[in-house]
Amino acid sequence: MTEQTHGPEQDPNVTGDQAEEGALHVEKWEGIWLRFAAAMTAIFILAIIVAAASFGISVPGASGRVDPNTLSDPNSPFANPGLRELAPGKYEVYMVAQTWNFLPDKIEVPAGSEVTFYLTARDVVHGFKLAGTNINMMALPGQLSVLKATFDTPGTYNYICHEYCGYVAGAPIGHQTMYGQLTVVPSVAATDETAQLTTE
Ligand SMILES: [Cu+2]
Repeated sequence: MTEQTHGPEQDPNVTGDQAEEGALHVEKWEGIWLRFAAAMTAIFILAIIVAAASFGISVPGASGRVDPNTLSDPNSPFANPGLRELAPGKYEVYMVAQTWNFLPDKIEVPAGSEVTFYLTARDVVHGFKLAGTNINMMALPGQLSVLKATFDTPGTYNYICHEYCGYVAGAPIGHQTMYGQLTVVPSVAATDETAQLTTE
């Protein structure tokens, strides 16, 4: 009858090689569960890669550089932050995050609009999350962050600063007041259709 030894108390008759074999022994069920855990980890990593590829999920990084000291320069697109219409249904928003508000803090677009957000920060690190969309990015002084979203459903979409932001000496902390609202109004075309339906 052979007995397995565990821990430091080893049989003095067991040679070094045998002791090593004993230390490497994996119980049957331990081996099964190890393989199961490894397989699950591989499946989860694969699922993340497939989901990211099929839904176009990516971590927004720096799309460019912008000197925070030049944001108010007349030729800077951030000098007059706000919504600009590029073409019917296509908009861009140049947005400045600063202690403690967003410029602009109110945006209104018709349903079906594609909006590109250009974001930077004037002073300290801020964040920008637009609820109900996949827009979620950092607003950093010196960095240009860019994300695009299409708004098909009318309603209000709140945006908040999700990065606990700056303390200015002598001023009260105001991170919690840093929010804004994007309103998607029914598009004119949709309203016309509704009007036609109701008059028929
Ligand atoms: Cu902030």
